[in-house]
Amino acid sequence: MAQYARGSTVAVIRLCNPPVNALSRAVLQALEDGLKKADADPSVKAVMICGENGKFSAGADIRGFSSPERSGGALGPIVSLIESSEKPVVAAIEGVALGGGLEVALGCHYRIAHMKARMGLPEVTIGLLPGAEGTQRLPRLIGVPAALEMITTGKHIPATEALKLGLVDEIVEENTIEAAIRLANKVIGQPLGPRRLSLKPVPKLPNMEAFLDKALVKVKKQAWGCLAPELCFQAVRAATERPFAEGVRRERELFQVLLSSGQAQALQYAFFAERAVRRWATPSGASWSSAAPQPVRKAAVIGLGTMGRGIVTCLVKANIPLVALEQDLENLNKGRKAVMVLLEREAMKMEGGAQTLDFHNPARLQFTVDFDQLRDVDLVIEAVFENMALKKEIFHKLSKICKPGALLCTNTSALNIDEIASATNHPQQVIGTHFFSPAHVMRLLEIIYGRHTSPTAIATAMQLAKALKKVGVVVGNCFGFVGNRMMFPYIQQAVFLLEEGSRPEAVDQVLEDFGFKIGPFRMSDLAGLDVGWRSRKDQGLTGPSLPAGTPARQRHGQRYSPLPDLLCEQGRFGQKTGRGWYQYEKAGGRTATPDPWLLNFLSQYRDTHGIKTRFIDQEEILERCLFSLINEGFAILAEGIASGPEHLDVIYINGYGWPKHRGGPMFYASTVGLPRVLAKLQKYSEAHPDVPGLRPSAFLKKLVAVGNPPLKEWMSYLSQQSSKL
Ligand code: 3H9
Repeated sequence: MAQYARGSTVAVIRLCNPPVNALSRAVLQALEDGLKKADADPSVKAVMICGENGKFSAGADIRGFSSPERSGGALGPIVSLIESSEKPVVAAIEGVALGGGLEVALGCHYRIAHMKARMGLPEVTIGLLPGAEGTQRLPRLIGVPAALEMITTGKHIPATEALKLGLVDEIVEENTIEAAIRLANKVIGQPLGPRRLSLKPVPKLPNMEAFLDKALVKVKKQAWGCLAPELCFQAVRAATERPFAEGVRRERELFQVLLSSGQAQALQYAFFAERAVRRWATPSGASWSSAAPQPVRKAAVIGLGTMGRGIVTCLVKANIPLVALEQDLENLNKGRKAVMVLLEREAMKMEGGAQTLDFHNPARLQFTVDFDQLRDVDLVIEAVFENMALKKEIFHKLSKICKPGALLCTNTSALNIDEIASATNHPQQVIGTHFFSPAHVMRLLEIIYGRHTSPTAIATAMQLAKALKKVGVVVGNCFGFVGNRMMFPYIQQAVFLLEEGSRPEAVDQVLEDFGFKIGPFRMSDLAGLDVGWRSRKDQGLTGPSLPAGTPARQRHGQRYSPLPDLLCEQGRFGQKTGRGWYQYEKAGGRTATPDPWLLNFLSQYRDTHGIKTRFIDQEEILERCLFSLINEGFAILAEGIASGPEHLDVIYINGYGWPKHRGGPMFYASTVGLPRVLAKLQKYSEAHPDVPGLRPSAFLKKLVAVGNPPLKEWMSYLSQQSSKL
């Protein structure tokens, strides 16, 4: 709703729709009524629009876009109504003015903001464009380059920057509402024509055409298959070419195109999924609603390898005092240097620089080889080598040294949390925190609870994720947890496809065209092929512990491809050695080119094993890789490892480069249709009966049998039917 109140001369319209004053139909109606009332009242000389609870507005109600009675449509005319008012209208911006919220402010004749306020047109991030005339007004106010940047990236800008750009007239440090009323009183009677943005020309650039052409190339490059950025660009271009009213018409057309595109639905699903995973729950009944986090006043990181360095960097950035520990002085010094380089780089990106991060202060960041320094920490993140014996030894030590309430986190991508916890006296304090590399960049934090992990420990780890500005997703304990467990069949299919006749670049191309930043082979080369090799040796799948006489392409009666092992035996570990599935310009190089050696090697391999090469089309590549990954997702849901498909999707979008505009693997499966996914898996499984990853999961079959229900209902079928699965 919007509340209307009248002071002596200034009418106040307050947008109220907690928590973010989204512009629902009711709010828009009340806003319109308020404007009309103010217009009709001769004692009102000016109007001030603000938001309830220190927030202007986060824009149109995103939930409304999926309902038949869409809330957004009425917004444009209301913005015009504000602008055409004969009484000056002032926007008092506190907290956020985003999307439609900022468009309302752009309709106002004056804008005044609190200095902590943020503004932006983030519609592009949910697959839309500013559809309430924002693409036409903003370039008129701040010029085409700045408007294009804001609209095509969706980034939020602080009030200080908004002032520099001319987006707001004034910023204040204290009471924005009072300041806005003062301003409103001051401007009573002044001509409004020059303040109406729709009447202003778009500021000219000497080389507008050339500028726009160059900008389009950049927008397309960054869009990575996503439609919205390019359509945002087209709407702004229309502002440069057409009069205001025609530009608005074009904006509306483009908005409708996006609104009905599957991408907008996928991106809006992803927006809500990211928020839904904060409300975690475990099968034993622990949940976010009843568990409270414990404070983390001081933390420690053990191990300063690649992961440890990134983790230290994000803890320092989150302003958490920290002890960083290595096993010996040589590794400590090496790690310290690397951490300092990372922190210097991060500081350069931040306003205030190194002083803001304060990492030269030993009270904030201390380096040591002495475990005794960990006595008073509230939380430890162990990030040593992926080796069970080593991890257990460390946790045993921690259990003796750390205070009893300290949270003991292990950064592992697959190892059993319960086994690690068994080395301590406080298994309830042990939890998995799976960071993704580079840990100071990647947003995902997989949080893995073990059998004994306490709800407080889970809540504290989730709180930590928030402090680190990461998306924490709570999952159960199984080999590979959620992300890597779903990745195994995907990579396995990619390698099987090579055996059967494909090439790394062909497989990668298909998945990159789908929207992944890099395909499975480029990704394996980047991560290092030796990582998986070591794990397979530990599992006895290859290496000296493999029993003599084991068939080369079979393990435990299932199909196995030794190709990755054979590459590692040749010292081809990927980018780091300059050779892997591709060749690189040098060790550590990043430009992958197809390697004739590999083609030759593959052809010899096929001859050795009597494999007949066949042509594999793009559809088969895509389906075998993606549907096997999705199939594993259904098995994970059925086992209760994750509490909903949103969890899997958030993990894939934030940790595995899944294209966000496709909403995550489980959302994608729902758009393809579960009957089709099932039919394809059945077909491929019949052709490859020795590949369990292609055998359709019982839960997927169940969902198809009950009539392909919408994604948000999937879990209800699981709880009703789990005993029969
Ligand atoms: C638009 O405006 C289109 C127009 O151009 C044209 C139309 C014709 N609607 O994120 P949080 C909910 S498109 C509905 O946890 P924070 C959110 O789901 C819109 N709900 O808090 C959550 O609910 P719950 C363009 C919304 O402090 C709760 O509010 N605007 C909306 O971390 C708290 O949110 C955007 O894209 C909404 N617009 O961040 C802005 N916004 O508690 C999207 C939030 O049930 N919003 N909710 O989980 C944001 O970026 C962040 O939510 C914000 C607050 C920065 C505002």
